[in-house]
Amino acid sequence: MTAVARIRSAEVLVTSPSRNFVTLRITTDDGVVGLGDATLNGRELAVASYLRDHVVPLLIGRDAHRIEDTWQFLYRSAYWRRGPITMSAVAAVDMALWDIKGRLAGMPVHQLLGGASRDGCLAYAHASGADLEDLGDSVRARLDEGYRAIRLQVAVPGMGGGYGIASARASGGRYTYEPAKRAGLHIEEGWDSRRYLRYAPELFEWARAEFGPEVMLLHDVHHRLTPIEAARLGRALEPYDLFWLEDCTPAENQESLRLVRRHTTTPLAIGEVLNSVWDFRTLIQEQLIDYVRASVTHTGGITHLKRLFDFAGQYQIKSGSHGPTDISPVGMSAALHVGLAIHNFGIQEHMAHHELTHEVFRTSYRFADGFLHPGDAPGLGVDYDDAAAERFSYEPAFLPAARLVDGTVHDW
Ligand code: KDG
Ligand code: MG
Repeated sequence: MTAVARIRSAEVLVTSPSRNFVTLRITTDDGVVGLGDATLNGRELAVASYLRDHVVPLLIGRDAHRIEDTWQFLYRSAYWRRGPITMSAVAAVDMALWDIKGRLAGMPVHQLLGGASRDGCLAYAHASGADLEDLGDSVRARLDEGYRAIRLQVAVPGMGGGYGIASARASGGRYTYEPAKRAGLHIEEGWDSRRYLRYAPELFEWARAEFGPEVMLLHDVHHRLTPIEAARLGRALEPYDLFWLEDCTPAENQESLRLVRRHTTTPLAIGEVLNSVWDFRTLIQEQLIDYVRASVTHTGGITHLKRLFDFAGQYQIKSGSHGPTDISPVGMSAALHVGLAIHNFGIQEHMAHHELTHEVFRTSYRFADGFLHPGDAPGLGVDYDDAAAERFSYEPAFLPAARLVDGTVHDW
């Protein structure tokens, strides 16, 4: 490996093959290329500008090998710390540098992180439906694909929706849920916690009766309950042996999880909207959660995510990397390299990308029998097809807002 690999250029690439993605491509003087994911759903261009206007000029001429130094430099020299935009930008640089180092070494990134700690990363898929029959078809499709762990979401009767719902029936058996909508600015959904709290235990009672005890079941509350409501839900779901209950209450106030924890043994997962180790400090040190649900893309990249997971590991807390479609294939690959290498891996979310996405991002990770593997290609193992990317220009898309029955804005 050459001692120094000077950065010659860094380009911010924006494309929309079925949904928007922002990618950073760093090239060294010797023409070695590294990719990093900088996609922040619904706020994509803010990160693109942060990178293009404020970070790229700082990268030119730096030694691509100095990953830790570059991370600390970008984090500390900005003065303005943390937050999703900064941490996504730093993440993209970090991933691209790990990619370059792997390509120069001729090794997959997981080898550079200490090598594989397992044969593959247990993955969970999404199933959802307009009602239980519809959801049942969606679950059976995921089981047929080989998944052993499935997240269940269903529309709550009388509420006209819920979080994370796509109708398997309406999409001909194909799961097509995509939270960011291109339709316009003012997409709003209704929410009623009392109806939801009554229905969620029925959903899981049905699921266990229908699919038996072995399949691992997960559920995402998407920050919609108060701590005491979340505690009640966790307790009500205990008979159904959930793998995890996700984002049961907003976690900005980390201490609020003490209340939830006191009342239930249902495992708790939190973190997709948090973006630094400091956002998890109380949650981890007081063992208030069981899974850290951070994403490599919004949490400062491989360097910071690994630091966070290592910290969690001291408290017997496992990883549960965020992996919806808004994490690009570059981010998914980075998450898998980390997941394969760390000791305290828990599970990896896998919301498979649209086939158009794979026309732009050529990946080498693979799925078989419920497990994902990042592959053994050097670096992250993802290539970017410029010609394909140019066919899909950026389209503004927004995440919905939720409102209570009286019109009050609620957590989405
Ligand atoms: O961009 C927001 C989505 O990534 C998020 O709503 C998906 O909650 C989510 C999940 O668990 O994948
Ligand atoms: Mg979630």
